Amino acid sequence: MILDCAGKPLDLSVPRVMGILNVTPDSFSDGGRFVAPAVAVARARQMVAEGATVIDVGGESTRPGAAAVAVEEEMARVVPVIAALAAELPVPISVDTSKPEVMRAAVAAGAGLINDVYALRLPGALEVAAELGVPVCLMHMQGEPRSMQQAPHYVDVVAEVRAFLARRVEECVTAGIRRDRILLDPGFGFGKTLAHNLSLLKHLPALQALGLPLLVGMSRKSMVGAVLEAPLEGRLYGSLAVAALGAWFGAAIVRVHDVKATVDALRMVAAVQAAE
Ligand code: 8Y7
Repeated sequence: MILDCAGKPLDLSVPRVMGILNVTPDSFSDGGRFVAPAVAVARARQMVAEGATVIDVGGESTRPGAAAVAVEEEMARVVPVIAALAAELPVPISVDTSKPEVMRAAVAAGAGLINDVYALRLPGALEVAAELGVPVCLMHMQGEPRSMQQAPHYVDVVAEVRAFLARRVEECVTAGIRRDRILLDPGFGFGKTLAHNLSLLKHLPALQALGLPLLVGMSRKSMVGAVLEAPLEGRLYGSLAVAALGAWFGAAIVRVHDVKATVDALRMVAAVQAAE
């Protein structure tokens, strides 16, 4: 299956790596208000050289407890970077945003995929995404980033995430988004306990049964930190294990920080998948 991302093809016939490019000031060490586009472009170029086939550009931190960012601020962070990347790189550029104004400006600058942790639930997002016509990734989240980790609760996490995503797909299709332009994501860490996250990974095939490509993001997340009792910088090998499991259980795209290592892991998964 090949996804058309604003003219750039994303071939999903084997599991692919999406490289994370945060352009939030707190994610870079210089402490400035903006990340220099040249620095961001260099990092993206490196990720593509390491085998990333899509770059996800985000200007608002969605980590638990993170503060909201104004539209103008988010736009000023991501648009120049997306414009530079889209002009230079052969791979599609994804915009990680929930705000319709940012979606519009990002796609005008060359973004070919919308990655929305709110699954187009903010006012105006569904309509704008339908109008823009680029593929969208719909992610499940219980609650909102500020408070989602306070008391996540489900009776049956797999069934509830699956039902949410199935309903969201129908709402998107009704709004005019083509079904073949929708990706789904269980939203690891977004309003989920460790047990919820592990169940969702184990039962990923139940989400794959919805028939749309899956995207998963577990890179360096607390589910890895909790199992391994490891700080952020000690989560690489655990992240590779869950990336490989995610791909084996059906994920088409794995969203990660550590591109080269994950590309190798997924190439091994693809080799096993292709075996007799
Ligand atoms: C995810 C994501 C983040 C994820 C998708 C982090 C923006 C937190 N996580 N998007 N974004 N899926 N689709 O630790 O799991 O990377 S931000």
